[in-house]
Amino acid sequence: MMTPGSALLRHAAFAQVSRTPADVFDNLYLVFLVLGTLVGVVVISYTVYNAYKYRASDPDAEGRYDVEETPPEEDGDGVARPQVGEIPTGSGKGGGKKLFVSFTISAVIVLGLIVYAYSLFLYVEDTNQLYDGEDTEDPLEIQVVAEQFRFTYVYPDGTTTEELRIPKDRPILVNVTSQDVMHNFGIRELRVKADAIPNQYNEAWFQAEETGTYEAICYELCGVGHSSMRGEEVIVMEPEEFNDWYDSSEAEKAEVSG
Ligand SMILES: [Cu+2]
Repeated sequence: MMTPGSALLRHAAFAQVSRTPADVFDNLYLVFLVLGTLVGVVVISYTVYNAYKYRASDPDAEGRYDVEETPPEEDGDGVARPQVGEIPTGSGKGGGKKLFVSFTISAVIVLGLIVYAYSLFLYVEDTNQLYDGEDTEDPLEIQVVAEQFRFTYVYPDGTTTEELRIPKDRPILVNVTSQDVMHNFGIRELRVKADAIPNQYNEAWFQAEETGTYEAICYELCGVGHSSMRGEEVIVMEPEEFNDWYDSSEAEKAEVSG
């Protein structure tokens, strides 16, 4: 379970830890959540504040509201207030500055988010970096073949399984394709998802940080059996345990799978 606090800590420690796509997406979500909440609170509070500040005054003796006895320019404070139907220009006491400041802040936030989100996107999309690390293991490349209505996993040594067994703490590079119609391969908890399209290979990578069993789900409506294309078939193992399994014979593997 990841709390916003732990995400913040991990965010701060980016330089040290290797960033998995799960880290990236969770941080992106956190940034949008915090900024969105902040902007929402500011905008709504300011709206409510002004609605209250400029509320209708009490009616006069004849029951009329907001009757201006003198022309706006001459009512003492020197402020030319917009008339009904007039678009505010931001002129007058502090108006231009307010307009400028609010536009600038909005532009900085929006442009900042675009640059930030796009740089994360480039990072996640770049699978070449997985081979660059000198003291890290190369990724485990697994071919994911979708068909109506199941996924099949092909390992580098030719091992073919119907459940995805992977070691933790090692990048997994999946090469996703389909034998019939379009599917979409995804594991929610590991924040990985890729289209499975006939005659096409789509790469995606992820890294599991905890052992356990996860669900691989088809996220593209692919036929009458689509809803059955899900199940607890992703098994994250300790690296040694995984190596033992991977080095065992086909027959032994079949036995483990039951
Ligand atoms: Cu499917």
